Amino acid sequence: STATQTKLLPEVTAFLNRGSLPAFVGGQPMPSTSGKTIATYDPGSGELLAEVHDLTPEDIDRAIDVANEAFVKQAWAKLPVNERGALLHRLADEVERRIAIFAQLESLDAGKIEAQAAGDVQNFIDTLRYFIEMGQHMNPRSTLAVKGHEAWKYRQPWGACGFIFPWNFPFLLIGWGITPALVAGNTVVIKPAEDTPLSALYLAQVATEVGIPDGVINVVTGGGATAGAALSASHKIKRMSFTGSPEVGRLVGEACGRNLVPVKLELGGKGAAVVFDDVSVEETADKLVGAITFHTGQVCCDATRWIVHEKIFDSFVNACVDRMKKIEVGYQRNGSTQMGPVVNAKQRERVLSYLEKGQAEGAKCLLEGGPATVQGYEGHYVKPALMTGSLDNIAAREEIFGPVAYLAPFKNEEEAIEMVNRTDYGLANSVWTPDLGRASRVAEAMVAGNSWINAHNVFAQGVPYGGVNKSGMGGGVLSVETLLDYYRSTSIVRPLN
Ligand code: TXE
Repeated sequence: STATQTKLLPEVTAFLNRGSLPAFVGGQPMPSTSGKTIATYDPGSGELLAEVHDLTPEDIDRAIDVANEAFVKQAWAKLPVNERGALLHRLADEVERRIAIFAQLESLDAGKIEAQAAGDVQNFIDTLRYFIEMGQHMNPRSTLAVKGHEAWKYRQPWGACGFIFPWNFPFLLIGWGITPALVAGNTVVIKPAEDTPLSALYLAQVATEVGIPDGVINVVTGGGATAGAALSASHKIKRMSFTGSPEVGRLVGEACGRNLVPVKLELGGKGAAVVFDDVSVEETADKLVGAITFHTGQVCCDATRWIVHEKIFDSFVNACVDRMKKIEVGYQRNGSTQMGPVVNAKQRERVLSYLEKGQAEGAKCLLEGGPATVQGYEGHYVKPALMTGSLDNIAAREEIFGPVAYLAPFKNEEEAIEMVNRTDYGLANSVWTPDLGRASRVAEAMVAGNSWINAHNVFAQGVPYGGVNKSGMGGGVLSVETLLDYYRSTSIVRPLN
């Protein structure tokens, strides 16, 4: 019932009641020259939230000019690192003060359960503070030893950096992406996904209010094939970062390659969980069902293939089915909801189509899944599903991005490792067993950027994140490696005489 919902904050209502929301560039609203807008809806109710401006490629070009201009004037890059840090701390503090506003905007826009949206905002704040602190110790200039010469190297930011983000973790991913770039002294141009532009636009406004110089944080909105493509194909961008589907990642990579712009790609996944026969079936089922239903399975590092020892396969399936049947699917802002909607009608169709295509290729449903209805809400709801069959099945090979797990039994360790690695993706896997020797052996043999033992989806600042193979390139997210990416290094040598 609506009674269990938090009241929408006046700031949220005011933000949404402005008619249309222009982009935010150079410290001010930037309307689209075409006059076109894109509607963003609440995925759980189908209600219109706002119209955002659909920028043209020319508009994007101007936004990049503004970001480069802000950089060339060096207002930002030239600040001593502690002063830049102090300004960014003000941003972190202000986002923290407005955490409930950001959380409501994000919950409405992305269909996220509000407490989870608040967790994402907190993660943004923590990540920003982590990189501010690390930035203080980056030692921009250091002496080198060259006989008879004075020599040194120094680190400098690149300039305007482009960022294209997806809709599943709109605000958290902005934090993971832009905060190291800003700390290093770069300016940024952010393009959020069409479905989830609100938290980015609100952030740009807050940044201006706390005194981040104009042109440092710019947010451009618009279609992927127009605004997104224009951003990634611009030769004026000094570095590019893309998070989203492998299909679009390839296009972005190609465009950057043509311009010789360094690019970081964070793409999809088809992670596995290997469950040995010595686990507690109940506990492991709890954790894996929790992971695949978290944010309705729209999580790129999820375990979507569950490779379970044949001895416990049936009891494990039963334990999972029991738990999944009890999950309350509902509107994301209702207090009792355990699983909200998927982001839009297209994504719902995608999830449902994999249930069909998988069965057409011979997979069986252990739990049917399918469309879900939530009384009083015209949202995009699906039920959790479990499938089983050959790992060559389309539902076991391709990223579904919904609450669907694909199970397959294994006999021994070797076979399990082979099954895990039978994919082009390489984002994240987990292994479940109390035998820690075996766990480490298997974890190291799994090809991925991240592996967990008796856990899945555990993140922390300082633990590098990112995929290999079809899951991306660049990696090192959330760690010193990504901060270093946002500096270019130059060495200087001169004879002593
Ligand atoms: O992603 P897109 P979509 C996967 C997931 C999902 C599928 C489709 O399987 O079902 O992708 O989602 C911008 N040039 N992931 O279509 O299209 C677009 O505007 C430049 C996994 O929404 O990749 C948006 O901002 N940019 C993923 C961003 O790219 C373009 C998270 C992502 O959209 C563009 C999201 C173009 N030609 C989806 N076309 C993960 N691994 O986290 C679109 N965009």
